Amino acid sequence: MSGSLHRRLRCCLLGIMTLLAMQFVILVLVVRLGLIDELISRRLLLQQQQLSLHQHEWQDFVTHTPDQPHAFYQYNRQLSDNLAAVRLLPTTRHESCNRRRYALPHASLAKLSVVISFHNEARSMLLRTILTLISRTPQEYLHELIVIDDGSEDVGLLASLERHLTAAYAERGRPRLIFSRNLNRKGLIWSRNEGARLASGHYLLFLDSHCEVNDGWLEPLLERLTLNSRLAVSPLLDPIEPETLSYMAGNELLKGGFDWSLHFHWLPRVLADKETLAQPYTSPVFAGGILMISRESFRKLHGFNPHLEIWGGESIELAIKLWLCGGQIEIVPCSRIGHIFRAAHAFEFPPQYDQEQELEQELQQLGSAQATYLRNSKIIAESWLDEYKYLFYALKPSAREIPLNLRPVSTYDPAQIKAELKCQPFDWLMRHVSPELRLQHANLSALGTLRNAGRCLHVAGTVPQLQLLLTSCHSLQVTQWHLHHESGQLSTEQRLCLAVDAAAKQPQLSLEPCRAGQTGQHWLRRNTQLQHARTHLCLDNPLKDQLLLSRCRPHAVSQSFQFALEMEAQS
Ligand code: UD2
Ligand code: MN
Repeated sequence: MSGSLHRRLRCCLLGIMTLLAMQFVILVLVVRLGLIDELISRRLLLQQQQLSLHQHEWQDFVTHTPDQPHAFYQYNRQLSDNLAAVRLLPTTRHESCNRRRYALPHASLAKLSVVISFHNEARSMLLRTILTLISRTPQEYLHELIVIDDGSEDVGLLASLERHLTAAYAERGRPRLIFSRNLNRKGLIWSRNEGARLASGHYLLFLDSHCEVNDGWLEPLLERLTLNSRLAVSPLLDPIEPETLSYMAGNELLKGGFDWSLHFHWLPRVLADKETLAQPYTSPVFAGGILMISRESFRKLHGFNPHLEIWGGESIELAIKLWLCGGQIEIVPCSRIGHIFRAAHAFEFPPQYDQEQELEQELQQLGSAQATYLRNSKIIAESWLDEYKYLFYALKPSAREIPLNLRPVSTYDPAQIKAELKCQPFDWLMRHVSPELRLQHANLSALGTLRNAGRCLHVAGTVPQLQLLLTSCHSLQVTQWHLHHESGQLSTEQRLCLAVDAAAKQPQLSLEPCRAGQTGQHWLRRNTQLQHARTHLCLDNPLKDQLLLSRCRPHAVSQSFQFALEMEAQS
C-alpha cells in the first residue's frame, strides 16, 4: 500500500518537474525568438490604438467612402477598408537599429510638422497613414499634422476626418491638427509648399497619403538632422504591394539618382570598407518624395519650385538645389516607411495646353501626364543644369517647343537663389555627388535623336520583328542613339546596334544585339556622315524615307545625319 503511495508521489513529483522543465524551455524559446518583444509591442499597440479612434468611429468614417472602380485608387480599397486602422508590421530594419540608443535633442527643440497632401485617396488608406503616424511617433516630438485635400472628388472627406480626429485627440492636445482644402485642384507641389507655409515646427516631413510608418521611424532621422544642420534625409522606403497590401522590406543597397532626361532612377549603393547596411548613406537625390528637412533650410531654399505643376520633379529639383547650395542628402536605413507603389497614376492630369496654342502636333498629342512631367523637367533643366541643359534637350527634343508661361505671381527665381546662397554650378554636382551622370556620356561621341531632312532614325517593333525607319522627330518614343567613342558602335537604349550584313550580295542595314569587338557594328563619323568602317559605305536616305547604304559623297544632303548632341568636334 505504502509502496504504491510512494510510487504515486514519485510520479507526481516527476510530472511537476517535467512541467516546470517544459515551462522553462518554452520561456527560453519565447525570449530567444523575441516573442516577448512581440507581445509587448502588441500590447503597446493596443494602448496606442485606444488613444486614437475607436473601432466604431473608424467604421463610420470609412463606410462613407464613395463607391469607385478599382482603377480609381490603383490598390485594393476593399482590403484596406477591412484591415485594422493600425496593424502590426514586420520589422524590416536591421536588428542593430533596434538595439541602438539614438542621441536626440530635447523635444522642445525638435518639433515636427508633417505635411500630407492628397488627391482622391481612399478614406481608410488616408486614415491608416495618419493613425499609424500618430501612434508610432513619440508624442512629444509630433508637433503638428497638416492635411491638405487637393480638390478630391469625395467632398465630405476632409470635414469628416477633421471631426473624428479632433474629437479623438482633443484631450491629448497633440498633435496640433490643421486641415485645408483646395476647392480646385492645385497639385501636389503647390499643396506641399502651402503645408510648409502653414507649419510652425522645426522640421518638416513630406508624406504621401498611402504610407505606414514603421516602429521607431523618427529617431534615426532626427538624430542625423540634429548632428548636421545642412542635411536633409529620407527614410528607406518599404514597398507595400497594392493588391495584397503586404508590407515588404525595402532594399538597403539602393540610392536615388536621375538621368539626363531628369527621370528618377534607383542607383546601386556601393558599401565602403567596413560600412554596414544599417548605416546612413549619402544619395544624389531623395528616396522619391518622402523627405525630412529643417523648416529653416526649406525656407532658405525657397521651398519647392512653385513653377512646377501638379506632380513630378519637385524632389529632384530640391535635391539638386540642396547639393549645389551647401546642403547634403542621406538615406537612413534604420528609419522605415512603407509606401504603396502603384503601377499607374491613379489620377488624371489637367490638360497642359489649350487648343488655341499653336504647338507642334506631337506636343499637342502628348498625354497630359507626360506633358506635365516634360514641362516640369524643362523648368528644372533651365533652372539648374547650366550648359548641360543641352543634354536634356538632346534626349527630350520636344521639350524645346514647350512654352513655359511662368506665372509672374511667383517670386521664385533660381538666379536669385544662386546669388543668395552662393550655389555651385551644376558641374560641381557631377564631380562630387553624381559621378554616374558623367559616366552616362563619358565615352560617347554623340547622342540623342538622329535626324536627316527633318525626319528621325527610329527602331520600331520588338525582337525579332524590328524595323528601321525614318519617323517624326517629335514623337515621344523616338529612338535615342548613342555613338560610342571607342567601339564606333551606334546603339539604342535597348542595346541594339546598327550593323551591316556584308555577306549579302548587296550590303544590307540590320539591327543586332550589341557585342564587343564586332567590326560589322563599327561606324565612323565623317563630318555629318556615318560611314560603315568595314564596307566604307555611308548611311543614306536618297528617296523619301528610304534608308540604305551607298558610296560616300561629301556634302550629299541625303547622307547628312545630325545627332541632337555632338560631344566632340568631327574630323
Ligand atoms: C512620388 C513621390 C511623391 C512625389 C511624387 C512626384 C514617393 C514614395 N512618392 O509619388 O512624394 O515626389 O512622386 O511629385 O516617392 N497628390 C496631390 N495632388 C495631385 C496629385 C497627387 O495631392 O494633384 C498626392 C497624392 O495623393 C499622393 C502624393 O501626392 O499622396 C504623391 O502622388 P502619388 O502617390 O500618386 O505618386 P507617387 O507615389 O509616384
Ligand atoms: Mn505615392
